[in-house]
Amino acid sequence: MSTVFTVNDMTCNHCASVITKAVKDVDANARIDIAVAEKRVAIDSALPAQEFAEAIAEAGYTPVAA
Ligand SMILES: [Cu+2]
Repeated sequence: MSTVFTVNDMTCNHCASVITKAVKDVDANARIDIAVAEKRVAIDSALPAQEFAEAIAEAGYTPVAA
């Protein structure tokens, strides 16, 4: 299942790496594709989108379903 979030407070590569770690902590096998300039986080995983939304929020960012 593919999930795409817009994360407007993801502003640099540091943010991207924090978000990547949060996603990998939920599902180490998730495929993640981040475009910082477009504020886009795409996740491919068998787990529900809500789990990733919560993990990204706990990491300090604001994911919005895109
Ligand atoms: Cu940043």
